[in-house]
Amino acid sequence: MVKGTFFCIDAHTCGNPVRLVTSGHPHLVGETMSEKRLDFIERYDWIRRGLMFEPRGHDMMSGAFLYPPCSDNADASILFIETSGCLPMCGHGTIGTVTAGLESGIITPKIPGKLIIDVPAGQIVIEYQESDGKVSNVKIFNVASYLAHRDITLDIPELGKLTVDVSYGGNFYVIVEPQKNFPGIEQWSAAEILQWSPIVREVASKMLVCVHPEDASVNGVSHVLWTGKSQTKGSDAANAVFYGDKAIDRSPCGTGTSARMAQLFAKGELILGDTFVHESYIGSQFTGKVEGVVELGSEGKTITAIMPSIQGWAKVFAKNCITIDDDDPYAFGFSVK
Ligand code: PYC
Repeated sequence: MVKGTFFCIDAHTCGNPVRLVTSGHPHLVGETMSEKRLDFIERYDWIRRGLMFEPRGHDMMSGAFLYPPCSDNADASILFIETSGCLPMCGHGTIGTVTAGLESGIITPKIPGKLIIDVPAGQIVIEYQESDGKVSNVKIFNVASYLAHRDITLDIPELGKLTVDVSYGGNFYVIVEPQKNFPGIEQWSAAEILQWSPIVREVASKMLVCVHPEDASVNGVSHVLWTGKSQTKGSDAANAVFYGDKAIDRSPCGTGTSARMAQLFAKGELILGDTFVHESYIGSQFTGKVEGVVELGSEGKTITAIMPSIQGWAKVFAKNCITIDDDDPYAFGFSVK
């Protein structure tokens, strides 16, 4: 029996996939996208698995559903889905979703060139450029981002000690800079990143508590951001973000770039107003900026955070209609270990 039929627009943001699901949305319970995300995880995770994993998706697959706004001032809401789960926020996913949503006419802005969007991690503002029906670039004013843990030494079996930071940019990232046991991403193959990242994430998760000060449902280290020398002209830094079980982000990673800027700001390496061109593992670029500085949390226990922006582009390349039929032994996806 067909459990669901989903029309999708497939795009990529600077190389990383974004599957915008345009029909088949389940009705979600909750006032905010944070509550709706939890409802989706509890009742509809089969949709994510069916659309993201093989044979309908792949290790890097990432997507989104657009929902009506939760707040009075917003234009729309986004629920992110990917192989790793339902992220509180996804930068490349937002750029792809906004591009595909505007070009297909699914999103109608109240003010042309600007959107306010509710996401599980909070509210984001978008500025975009469009001509002849094509969106050429999208700038996200992301959620407040902060350094959560600094100079933590992890003991990684068979690799040795790694000193890392953990930073939040919409998801929590372990950030690994070049050091004795890690020479930099330019000297590691994709296979090495895929080999060590899940171990680093596991060791960090066991050692550290990462809970967002204003929304406890946003918690846990989900991503590992490895840094190194850039290869593309104009880049200030390079990174490779690991997510899910076997994915390296092909884009420079929006929440990763936000987390990295928050880390560099906290360590005095970026200041308010600085721009930061971040390069992905395939050489594509996002332009980040430290737009503001705020205090997060409640009185007496606040954390200094930055308000980052990230700018990038996406290209739409396919439209498809995907069914999930429980007659199919692989209806709900699989992943090869
Ligand atoms: O762009 O924020 C991002 C992202 C998260 C995981 C993959 N990309």
